[in-house]
Amino acid sequence: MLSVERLEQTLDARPFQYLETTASTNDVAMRWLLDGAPVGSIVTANEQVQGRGRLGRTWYAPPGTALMLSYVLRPAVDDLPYVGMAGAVAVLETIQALGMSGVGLKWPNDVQIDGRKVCGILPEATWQDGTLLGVVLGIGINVRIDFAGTAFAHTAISLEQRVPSLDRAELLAQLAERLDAWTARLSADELFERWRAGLVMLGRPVSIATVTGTITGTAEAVERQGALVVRDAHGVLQRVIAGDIALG
Ligand code: BT5
Repeated sequence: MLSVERLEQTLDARPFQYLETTASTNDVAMRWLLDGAPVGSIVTANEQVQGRGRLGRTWYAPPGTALMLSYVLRPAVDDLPYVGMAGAVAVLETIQALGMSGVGLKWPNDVQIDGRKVCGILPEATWQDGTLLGVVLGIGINVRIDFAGTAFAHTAISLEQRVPSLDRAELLAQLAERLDAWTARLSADELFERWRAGLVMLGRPVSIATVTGTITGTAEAVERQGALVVRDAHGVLQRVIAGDIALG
């Protein structure tokens, strides 16, 4: 059960807001960030009715079935490329610590179990007159969503399909500690190395849908700031900054 009382126990002195229902935890966290939320503050909700993915897509999570949170940070501008990596690595490690195998990352920042998406990550930055004011790092983890009969029946998975009876408040506390640790070291080589080591598609044939078209080839490498390097059918290296990757 998520409740203010339970979160006070697991999150200890960390500033947090718990909402029974909200449109998007990222929106609440963004308002709080602009209002002076301390770094490491968390907004979480039992139900999100307008959960967002990237590029205006929607995030599906019936009430009481997921861990949805937004984490407040104020990184240096140069560290922005690493915020999503920190989120992905923190989730990856939190899930691995539950004793699960088959956990990996789909470039750039989806967390998967056996090739199915268990977590999506949405960092959103806010600027004023060219100055970065901060970032909210939105994270949605499927805990006990029953995907049968949904559009995601074959592409998504919930943690409780592998480990029964998880306590979301406890899970949140464990994830928050890892977020603290990695967001404090955004430019560390170790973060990049862990992220790269988690990626499941390097060396494999892939196709990537980007805003300018689809690129197919072999996922050869990732650059330090996260771009994917793909060798296309003509042997030419293509650099991809954003897109949706699938095995080719
Ligand atoms: C993401 O976008 O994966 C980022 C999702 C971030 C959600 C969190 S929840 C807390 C915070 N507040 C918010 O409003 N958002 C964040 P993207 O890579 O665009 O993936 C979205 C796509 O994943 C959708 O278009 C669906 O195809 C699929 N999808 C939707 N819900 C899913 C789920 N629960 N599990 C697996 N796949 C899902």
